[in-house]
Amino acid sequence: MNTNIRNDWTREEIEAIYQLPVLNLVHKAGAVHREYHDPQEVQVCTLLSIKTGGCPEDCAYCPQAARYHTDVEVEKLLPTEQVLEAAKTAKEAGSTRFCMGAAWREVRDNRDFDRVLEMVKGVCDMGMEVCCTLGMLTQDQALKLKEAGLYAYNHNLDTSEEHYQEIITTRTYGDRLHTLEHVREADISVCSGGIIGLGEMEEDRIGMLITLANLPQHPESVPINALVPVAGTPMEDQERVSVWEMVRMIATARIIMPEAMIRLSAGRVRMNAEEQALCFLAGANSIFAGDKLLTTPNPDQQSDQELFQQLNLKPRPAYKNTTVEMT
Ligand code: SAM
Ligand code: DTB
Ligand code: SF4
Repeated sequence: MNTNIRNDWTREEIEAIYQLPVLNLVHKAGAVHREYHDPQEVQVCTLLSIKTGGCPEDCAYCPQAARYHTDVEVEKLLPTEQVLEAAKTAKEAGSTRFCMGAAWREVRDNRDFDRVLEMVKGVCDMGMEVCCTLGMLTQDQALKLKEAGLYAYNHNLDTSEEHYQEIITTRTYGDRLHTLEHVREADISVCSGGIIGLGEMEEDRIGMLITLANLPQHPESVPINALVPVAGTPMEDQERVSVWEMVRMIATARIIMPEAMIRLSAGRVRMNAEEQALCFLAGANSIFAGDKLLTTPNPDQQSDQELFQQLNLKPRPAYKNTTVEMT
């Protein structure tokens, strides 16, 4: 283990990094980025919503929560063939990671879960890194997913522990952390990050970064999402976060979790090429590709191709630097 990888960050240290003059911060993060990663390489992941809408949770940002009246139409779990077809298309478009999302509070041991295990196996057999985000998991469910070939599991902390109850009341921060433990224990790669623009304060953003960086082992990937405000959710009128706030989050995450993949996630549709380039300079090295995230728009293939050409970026191969045991 690299001795520069620390899990004992103090709030003061992280705050001092976060509050550096922004160009110094980018410079520092860029240096760390170059030490640990090839700065031209960007991981391209594709998302697919395999079970959309009708979720019993009350996450204030989420268009898929049943209790808010949004334009999202509730759908049953997609057929396996349709999911594998989408994975194939994503692979052909250059994605090396395929992430399947379900609007579930938690996984239940039922036929739908058996079908998700089938999907995981199918995508894994295609040679892609397969990821899922299905809500809370028990230890046993995490082990079953691992056995089916799951490579990574996404489960976001979203915000600080203090701000969490302002955003979600139907589960606790502790529930989130337990699932992350189950994922880690099953030797599945951990993907966990959050959202900015939820009306949080800077100290909440720093608080979330402290929790992530002080986990016993850093997540292998850390998505930083900018809120996509959706009509009908309690967050519909939130003010847009500025690119400098995204840059500060990304750069701080890069410095304190040097080996992690930092993902510039939701919010790219509202960013131009120059703004996205700033995020890459600050240490982001992963994106979601494809014209839809789960339910909201994302830049299309052509504009991302142009972006990669303009910035001389190349997609990262699947399973690079794999430390997670594959079954
Ligand atoms: N239901 C599962 C869960 O909550 O863990 C998995 C799917 S959920 C949609 C995955 C993540 O998407 C959330 O944790 C949140 O970080 C992100 N997300 C949802 N709605 C969003 C929005 N409007 N803007 C930005 N990120 C969003
Ligand atoms: C993550 O951190 N961002 C993705 C993925 N993990 C699952 C989801 C973003 C969702 C944005 C809102 C939507 O499209 O529904
Ligand atoms: Fe459900 Fe996940 Fe949306 Fe929360 S974020 S309402 S758990 S789909």
